[in-house]
Amino acid sequence: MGSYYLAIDIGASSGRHILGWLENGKVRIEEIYRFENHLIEKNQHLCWDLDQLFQEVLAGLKMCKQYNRIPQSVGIDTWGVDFVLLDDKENMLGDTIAYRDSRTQGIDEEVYKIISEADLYHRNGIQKQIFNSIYQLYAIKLKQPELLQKAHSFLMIPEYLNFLLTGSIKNEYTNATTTQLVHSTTQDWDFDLIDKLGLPKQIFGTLYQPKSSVGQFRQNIQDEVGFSAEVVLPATHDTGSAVLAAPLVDGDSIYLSSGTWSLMGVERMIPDCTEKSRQRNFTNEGGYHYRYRYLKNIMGLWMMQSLRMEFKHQYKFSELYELAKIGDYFPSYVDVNDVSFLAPKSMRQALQAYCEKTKQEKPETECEFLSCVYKSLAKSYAETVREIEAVTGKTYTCIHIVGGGCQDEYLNLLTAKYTGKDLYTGPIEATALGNILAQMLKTNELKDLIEARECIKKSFDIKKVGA
Ligand code: ADP
Ligand code: LRH
Repeated sequence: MGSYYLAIDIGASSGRHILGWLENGKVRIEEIYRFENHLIEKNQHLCWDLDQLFQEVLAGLKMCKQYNRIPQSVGIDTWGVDFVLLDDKENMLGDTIAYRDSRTQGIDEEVYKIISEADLYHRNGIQKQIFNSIYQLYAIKLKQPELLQKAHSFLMIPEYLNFLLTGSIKNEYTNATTTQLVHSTTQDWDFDLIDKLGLPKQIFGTLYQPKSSVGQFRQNIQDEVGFSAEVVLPATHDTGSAVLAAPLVDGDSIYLSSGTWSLMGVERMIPDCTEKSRQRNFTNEGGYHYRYRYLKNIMGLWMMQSLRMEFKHQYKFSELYELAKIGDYFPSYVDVNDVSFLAPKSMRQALQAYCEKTKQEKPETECEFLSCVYKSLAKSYAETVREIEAVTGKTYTCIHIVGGGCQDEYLNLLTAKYTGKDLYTGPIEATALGNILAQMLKTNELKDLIEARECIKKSFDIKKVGA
């Protein structure tokens, strides 16, 4: 049996500590700890509760000690784009405002006064999302310039948690690409762009690749959790880790990383920063070993999470499928990527308003809300598949769905129906697995990415939908 490696994978809706090891050539995993994550309101902004998240990180590490499963290394990944600024005394500046907050409204236009939207895309190939770190940083520059004046370092969320564990600050490449400030050709910070925007260059540190070491736990952390381990960088952007572990063994598959967001695309060796690609709003996120994830962000299961919260009754997943099936007669579709669904006060009201605006029948019942969102998501997946095929000039035979959302049986059936492709689901914990694989690649327990993906394929039950 190989060493234990620990992935701490924190998504927008939940986090988990997953321990992984190699046994008879297969990856084995064990869930050690799981916790909730959600947005909080602070000073009129939507924020992340990072203090609470760090307490959860520690709580999971203590469980490793309690179960006597001491990992040789630990990797942290989280959602992309969000960050913290530290001053020269390593204190946090301001609140950790989350990407769904409205502070970036209109900031895109301010940025385009300095660099056009097209030029921006040609430099980095990153899909326009109003919440990308570039717009968040520019919002700070315009609204709270004193924070940037005092800033000494820029840390994405996993880097900040790593800093709390080790005292060491290291920026990581894959997550940095989600800022829209990394040049796609140099694969380094685009200091020319950073300069143009009047952002302080010195806060952006050297970019390290996955597999780099961050350091050992600080003494006070060792004392608190009862052991020491090396903190290692995985692809700290969760989507980067998820796609690393997606069982894509040939070039004929599309992946769909399905969680709070649905990230659908293909892996490519060369980024496509052309105008054609920009107009279709595809992104080229940096991946493990300088591969690119050519994909689209689709609003995803956030819409379901929001509906579930608003329903008075706490339905089981199987009941939600039944309700949606009953609502199948409901005729209206929404564009799931419409900005009104990003952070509405009420998802039900946002759906009704969208249908009203587009002169369609308004959903009224739980069956109708669910059916509308399920079918609109599946339709959006089908459109994305068609666009991927149009841009790449290639026909793909199947879709691999990974992440928590691959357990949604009804969505899987609809996705198969709307896309007409063969669908394979699993692993559910692909993100944590990708994180663990990077750690195994660091110690050479696994030779390379091809061997790592083969290993995932033989270790987990990858199911064909409808088979
Ligand atoms: P994230 O990492 O973005 O927080 P996850 O990958 O953990 O998201 O996926 C969470 C989503 O997966 C949930 O919001 C829910 O829609 C879906 N999900 C989780 N468990 C199940 C299940 N048993 N059946 C159907 N869907 C599920
Ligand atoms: C998925 C994800 C996605 C980003 C979004 C902010 O969790 O990292 O890749 O675009 O969160």
